[in-house]
Amino acid sequence: MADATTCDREARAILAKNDRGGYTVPTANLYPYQWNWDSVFAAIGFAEHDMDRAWTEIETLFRGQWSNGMVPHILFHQVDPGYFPGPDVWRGVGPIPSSGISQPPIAGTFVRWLLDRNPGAQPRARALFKPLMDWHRWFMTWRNEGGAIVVTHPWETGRDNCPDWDGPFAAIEPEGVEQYYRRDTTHVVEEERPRRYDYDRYLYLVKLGAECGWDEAQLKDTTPFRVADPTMTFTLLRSTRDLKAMAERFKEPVDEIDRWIAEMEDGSERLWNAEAGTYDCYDIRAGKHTGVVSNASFLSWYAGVGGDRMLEQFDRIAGLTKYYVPSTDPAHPAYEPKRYWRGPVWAMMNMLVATGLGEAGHVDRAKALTDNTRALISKNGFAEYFDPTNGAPAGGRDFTWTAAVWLAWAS
Ligand code: 9WN
Repeated sequence: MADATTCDREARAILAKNDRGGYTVPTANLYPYQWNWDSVFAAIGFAEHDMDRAWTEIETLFRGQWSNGMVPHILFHQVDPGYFPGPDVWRGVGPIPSSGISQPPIAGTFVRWLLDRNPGAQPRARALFKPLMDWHRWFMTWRNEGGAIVVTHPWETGRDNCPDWDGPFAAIEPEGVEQYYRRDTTHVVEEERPRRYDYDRYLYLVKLGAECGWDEAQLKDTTPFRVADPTMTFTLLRSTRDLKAMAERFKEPVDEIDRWIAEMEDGSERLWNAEAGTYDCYDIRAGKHTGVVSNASFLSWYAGVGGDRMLEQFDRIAGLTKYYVPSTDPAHPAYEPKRYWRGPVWAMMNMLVATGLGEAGHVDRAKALTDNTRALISKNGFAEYFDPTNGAPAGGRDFTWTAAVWLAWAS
């Protein structure tokens, strides 16, 4: 196990190594572009030693914002054949070549977080306020199903192949997807990545979006994949609360923000699966819950909803594996401890869960989760994700968000 000072040094070195000048890649080779929520985590890592660079990371992300307010999940600043699908497949319509979908909107929360630590940068936070409002308005206009926030692609949630998508995917026949060559499995062993079955459907959904020029009105009516998701709903609700705090500070109106908060508080109820006793996804097309307890289920505290509804599930799951929170409940038949979002532990999700737990007064649980994750990292390195049973590192290495949350916890 490496000591904390060595880990701090290594984490800073990873951020420096993944810095491409104004933005950070999640890890070299596997993900050679700027990803949305990865960048926000990168920013809080940089904040530990370089506030100016932290702000720049988020400012660069917003340079890719579309005219309809959407902030893409990938910005292709410089074409790199090491990643598939690239800009030619996505055919995004923004100012920088990009994907056509978004990602969990954590930026509002962490812009406020940066501002609290660096009040002198108020003009930079203020300049980001309107773009943030425009992005949130895009979600509330196009992705709002009774206050629950929906996605049109699993990649949008950041939880690409979690078992929540198994039901919606079974209803999709990926017709007309041209032959393609994955690059991810040239960088990472197949057992730790999504299956071909999933990739066929990912590409089918990209094709549908690209063919209509990412017209949200059209997609709303036609896409077979429209699923309300806890990652999106809870991170957007939380970020909206943080936008409100910033609006008050900047003396901006809050009426619209208040309406969004009320709508999403109601919408969160649509994600409550009383039968399974958990927050999960709700498949709008099929009209049913997905029935999976995932690490996203435990973001309810972070969103400030549900009181302690998830506490029993949390304590049960925390006791099942050496390292937690696994991305899928180990008691679920689809659990696979090494395969990406079907089991492994993700440090940055743990940071969000621990933040919520601490704010809700569960300080001991928040500390235990943070300590468990820090032990996992110091023993196994800054991997993309980890096997919950033994901590074995998996996916990409020298990973930006793992290094970033390490530093954010240290600062
Ligand atoms: C597709 C960059 C991203 C993360 C996601 C994670 C993974 C991409 C992929 O990597 O997704 O967006 O190609 O597998 O699932 O959460 O933002 O780290």
